[in-house]
Amino acid sequence: MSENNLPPVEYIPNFLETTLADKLYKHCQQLAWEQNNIRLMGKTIPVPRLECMYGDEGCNYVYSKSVLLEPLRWTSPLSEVRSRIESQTGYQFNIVLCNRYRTGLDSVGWHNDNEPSMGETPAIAEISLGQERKFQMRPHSGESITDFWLEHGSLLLMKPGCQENWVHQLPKTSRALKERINLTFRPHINGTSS
Ligand SMILES: O=C(O)CCC(=O)C(=O)O
Repeated sequence: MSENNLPPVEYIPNFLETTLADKLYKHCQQLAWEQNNIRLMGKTIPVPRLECMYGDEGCNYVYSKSVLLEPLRWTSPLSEVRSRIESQTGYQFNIVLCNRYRTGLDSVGWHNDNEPSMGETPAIAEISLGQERKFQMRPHSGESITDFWLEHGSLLLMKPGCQENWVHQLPKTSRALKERINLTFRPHINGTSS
């Protein structure tokens, strides 16, 4: 954990120029969105957002022990933004898990992304498109919350150490918000470039 007790992240607003972010947002609205469900205490619960995943062949991803995502083939715009993130951050990514928050009521609760398929101490890079939303992080064993406001076209890089020592969430809100799409680029042990 970092000494000042801030999460090891880097936030770059305007990582994508506005025209590129607008174009990518339009493209992402056409992706193969699905409503997934998780199994919790014998119940089937719809995930409060839409999801889809693109990536290298064979890079299946399971989360909450109940949702299996199989990668669809990279689209050119997703592949181009992946290359740009890789060259700017020095990390490599094999899949992109996409989240679509239709209103302020769509969300993701406190969690860390510690699926073994990402390998040890993964870095995860998030591109935000559309509505600005509050994203929060707190240490695994601690109360102090750090807020980030993720803007259209921004990049949030969660560096190695984040998933091991911190949890994060995108809280729901009753404020009337427009849609947001989030692209989370992740490594995978079966990836072609890992
Ligand atoms: O939408 C976000 O910014 C967070 C997404 C997230 O936490 C996840 O995909 O694990």
